[in-house]
Amino acid sequence: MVQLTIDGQTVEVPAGTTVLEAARQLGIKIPTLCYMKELNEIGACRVCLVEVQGARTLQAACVLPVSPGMVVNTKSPAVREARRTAVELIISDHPQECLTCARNRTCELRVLAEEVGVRQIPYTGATTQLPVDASSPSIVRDPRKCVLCRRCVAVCQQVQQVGCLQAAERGFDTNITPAFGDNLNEAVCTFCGQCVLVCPTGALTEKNETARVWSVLANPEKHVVVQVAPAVRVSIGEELGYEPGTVLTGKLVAALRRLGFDRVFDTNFAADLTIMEEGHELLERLEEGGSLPLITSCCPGWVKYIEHFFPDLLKHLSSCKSPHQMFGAVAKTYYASKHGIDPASIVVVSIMPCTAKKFEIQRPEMQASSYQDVDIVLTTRELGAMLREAGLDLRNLPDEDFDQPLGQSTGAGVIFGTTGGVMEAALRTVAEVTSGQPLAEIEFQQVRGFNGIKEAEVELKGRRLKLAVAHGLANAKQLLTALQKGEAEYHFIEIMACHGGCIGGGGQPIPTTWEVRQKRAQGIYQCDSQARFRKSHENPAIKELYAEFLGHPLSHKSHQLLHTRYQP
Ligand code: HC1
Ligand code: SF4
Repeated sequence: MVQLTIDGQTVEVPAGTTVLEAARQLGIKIPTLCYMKELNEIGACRVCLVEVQGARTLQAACVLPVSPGMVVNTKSPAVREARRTAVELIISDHPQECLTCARNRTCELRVLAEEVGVRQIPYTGATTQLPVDASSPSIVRDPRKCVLCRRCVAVCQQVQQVGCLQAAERGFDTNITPAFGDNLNEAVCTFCGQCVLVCPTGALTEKNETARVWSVLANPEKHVVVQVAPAVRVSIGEELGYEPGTVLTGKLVAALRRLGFDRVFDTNFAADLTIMEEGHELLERLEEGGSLPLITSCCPGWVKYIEHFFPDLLKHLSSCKSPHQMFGAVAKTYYASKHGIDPASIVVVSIMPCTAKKFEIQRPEMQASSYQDVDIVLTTRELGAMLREAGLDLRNLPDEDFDQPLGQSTGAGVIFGTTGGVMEAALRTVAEVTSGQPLAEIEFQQVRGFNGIKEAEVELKGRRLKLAVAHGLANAKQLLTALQKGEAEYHFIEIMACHGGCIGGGGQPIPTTWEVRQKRAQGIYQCDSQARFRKSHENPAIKELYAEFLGHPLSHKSHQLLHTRYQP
């Protein structure tokens, strides 16, 4: 252990601890901008400067290891002035667009300026004039608002191991960009949006579609239906001042109705449908010798990743479309004809915790209904903005139920929203359908929790099935590399691009930390434990859909509407 003094207080910490972390243990908050614990400790922004007795210059606390007897001052006049100057210099090259910026409420630079006492901007000089990159359907990059903290680079390279973003040029011309100056749409970006979650400013944001939604809501010719992803019900509250993980399903339904949607439906219904199709696909591959392992395909960031980086493994992907795509196809066929609505007038809006879903709906194969199956995707953050604009405070709203029939779902559907949930939901159905017996225990604890790669084994029809779950693309890469080398053998794998699964998606409220993810996951499991039905095959509306329309899982019609093919 190392003993040192910070602002007159003595503290003992393990060797290798940084001064920043040691100070935090004493409850002393040294301001930071570029710092992300263990991911981006580079001392680039110079905001965390401190004075160390005997040192000739001020030091960046985030990269300064403690040493025995060190005496640190975190708020001397020299420190406060240097910090303020560092922030003033960053702001001098930053567009003064706070009033209209998408990150107006959550910008870390704006908060930091206040914290370090910036009251004027004494420096004016050249400002970056690089163009905004709005090429992708998911993410907008505005280099003018980039503060070169490199947090996005760290997440993309280390957490996702995609390596799409990097620093280019030097000095004043330094900028963060995909390789060769490509735009995001040309690059290997998966549109997972994890870079958006860690950007401290408005340099990375989702492509905003709220104006299109307001416009269709005001059009009486349109029948506008909305579906809500599993993970949104436990995170939308954060946009409106609730604690992370608060379950707000009923109030969210009421709010969406008041926004003017003609029908409020649930993606969980379609998650149950996915389980029926994917569960039977697994059984078919096991019995008829198809490609194993079967790998889940409901996460569009993950699907784009495997297409870019492991095309030889595409045969393992389930042919099932993601639940919200299945929903769109069912809404514009089954629902339209059952209710005598012209599918051409139906607009399907998905509220998703995800930026990649904006890309997914535009894929050419997502038009099984003869129309684009899902028309618009809004992230949780964009919905939050619409609710604030409409003055809808969930606290004043009653709990209401989803519309039927596409609003009925089970606990198996809701757990899709957190890592391991698709696997657990599939096991609940597959195990019961094959044995014909009710399951004694429906909670599969081995696939729950936030370990990067989780493994489990289950007995199915006298056969031992090996399962794996990965979340975060670096973990997915590890699993796929082992598969490629023949070092791992599984029957069924679930992969989600984001840490924690959809609850940690790139469209979720900011901040999305590990702690916040945990709370949202707890909210998801709370929804499951309180659900009337907890297995997808018990969903009465799903039974009705098969009886009235699809026939049976993997039927010709199911294949037409709910399944897809992948081309390397
Ligand atoms: Fe997800 Fe899914 S769980 S992908 O994480 O399969 O986005 O929440 O809606 O489609 O159901 C996201 C979440 C979501 C789909 C489902
Ligand atoms: Fe990297 Fe994901 Fe951001 Fe694309 S969206 S740049 S893959 S972190």
